[in-house]
Amino acid sequence: MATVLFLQRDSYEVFGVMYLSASISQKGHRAEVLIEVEEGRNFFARISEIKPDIVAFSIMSGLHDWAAKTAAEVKQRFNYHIIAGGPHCTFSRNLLEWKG
Ligand code: B12
Repeated sequence: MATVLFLQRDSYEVFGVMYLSASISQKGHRAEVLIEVEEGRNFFARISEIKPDIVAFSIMSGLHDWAAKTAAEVKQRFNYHIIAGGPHCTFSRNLLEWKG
């Protein structure tokens, strides 16, 4: 069983994340979502508590800079596997300067 952790910046229901989480759960894996504005300064501590196998981002244009910055920090702190999808990735193939 793998744990997939979706990271969001803001508190709202993202349909892509909800669909993918349901599908991941149906296949017997674990899906979690952490929202930065909800967690505040505990955000990175909560990520490490969950111990994800994969950290995932669903990105709309406008949030891509936040996603790139957060992904780089997650990579540097924990070296987790990181994946991204969503409208921004669909429209802009050179979206993120992944560091690390
Ligand atoms: C409903 C909708 C909204 C709703 C709800 C959005 C929500 N809660 O998810 C509301 C009204 C809130 C909204 C707001 C906005 N929206 Co809007 N919205 C849509 C719409 C019509 C459908 C989105 C949707 O739910 N699709 C269904 C889900 C299942 O699809 P999905 O998210 O793309 O996810 C699939 C894949 O992308 C992929 N995927 C997604 N995430 C991930 C992650 C990983 C790791 C992987 C592997 C795959 C993956 O798998 C999913 C299943 O196939 C689209 C147009 C469209 N046809 O997609 C515009 C669209 C997404 N919106 C858009 C925009 C611009 C906005 C706003 C910025 C508008 C504004 N100026 O305020 C805001 C942003 C809000 C925010 N806080 O970020 C643009 C995004 C363009 C871009 N380049 O990113 C779109 C594409 C419309 C357009 N053509 O311009 N939106």
